[in-house]
Amino acid sequence: MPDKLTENIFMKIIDLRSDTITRPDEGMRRAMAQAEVGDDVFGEDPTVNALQEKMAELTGKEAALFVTSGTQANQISINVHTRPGNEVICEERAHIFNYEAGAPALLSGVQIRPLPGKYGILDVKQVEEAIRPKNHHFPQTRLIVLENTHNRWGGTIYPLEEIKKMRQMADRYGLRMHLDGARLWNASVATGISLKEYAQYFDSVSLCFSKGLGAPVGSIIVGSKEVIEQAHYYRKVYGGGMRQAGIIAAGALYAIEHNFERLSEDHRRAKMLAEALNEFPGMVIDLQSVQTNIIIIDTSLTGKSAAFIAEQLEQNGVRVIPFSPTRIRLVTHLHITDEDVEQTIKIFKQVCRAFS
Ligand code: TLP
Repeated sequence: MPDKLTENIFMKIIDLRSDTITRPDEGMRRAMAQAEVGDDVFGEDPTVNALQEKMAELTGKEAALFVTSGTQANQISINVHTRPGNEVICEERAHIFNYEAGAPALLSGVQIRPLPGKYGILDVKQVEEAIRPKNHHFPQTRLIVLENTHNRWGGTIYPLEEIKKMRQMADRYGLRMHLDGARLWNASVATGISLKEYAQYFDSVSLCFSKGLGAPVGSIIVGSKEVIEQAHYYRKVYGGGMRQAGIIAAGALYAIEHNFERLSEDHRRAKMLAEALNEFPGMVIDLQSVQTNIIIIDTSLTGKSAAFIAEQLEQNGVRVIPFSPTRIRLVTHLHITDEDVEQTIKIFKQVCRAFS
């Protein structure tokens, strides 16, 4: 009979913290090992060039630039579109505002104007009202940043019609628009709307290869030739120029080919999980927000902190992220199977028994 400690050592952990935890599989590793490489700072890495061309084509943009991370992609884009002292409008739960370490202020010298949204969607009228008049007292509004899917709202999708309306309004005021599309792949698979259809409304879009797609490293910025030329400059400034980066670009190319369409599996599993977990005592999920691969659970009715609940789950083999003092986040991904979903439901049931 194994004691508690030995049981724990051999227990499989179902890791639902993020889709960023995915590791490259055999096929991806093979593609990476065999990648043709060159010095990308000289623009001579054929695999990086192939990835950039592929992404420009997929998003219908003139050019693309491979960068190290989603944060770097967003921050370079903000830098390209703004001057110090400008104001950038985004939704108040946006990643650029909450999780990028104050980079807009530090790196671009801009101030963020966060506005409340619903499911990550900003009301166009409200944004229009927030645009500063041209007067020397005010910062100049320069950029609107949207997020699709929206992480902190639970992987919600930004409706194309709303994006279009925002673009029309932005054009009237001469504003630029950037899309944090770290998980635009998920939005595209869930809606059947192509990356190109989404991207047409933005001056720049960032997309990540290292989230649901399962590549180990890398993100991309797409935009006009001019935007990408300037992005190139800022990538250098940020120390983001990489040399034989084809090794990692090969992982991204492999990910697009093999792991893009299959995101619908992650969405199906997230829905299954959310519907089941919502039935348990103290677990409250806004099922309307479960549109892709993210589930946010409000745990306040349990009377326990999110950190405490996360710890209980961890002890029983399920790893989640406490997303606030009263909320935990679960993300389905490449390594989560139907059996893992069933097992997670069982473990939640067990842990929730204590709150009933
Ligand atoms: N998000 C991470 C954490 O930072 C929260 C996660 O686990 O979801 N935009 C969006 C919408 C993101 O969710 C993330 C990562 C990024 C940008 C930044 O990407 P990286 O981590 O590559 O800098």
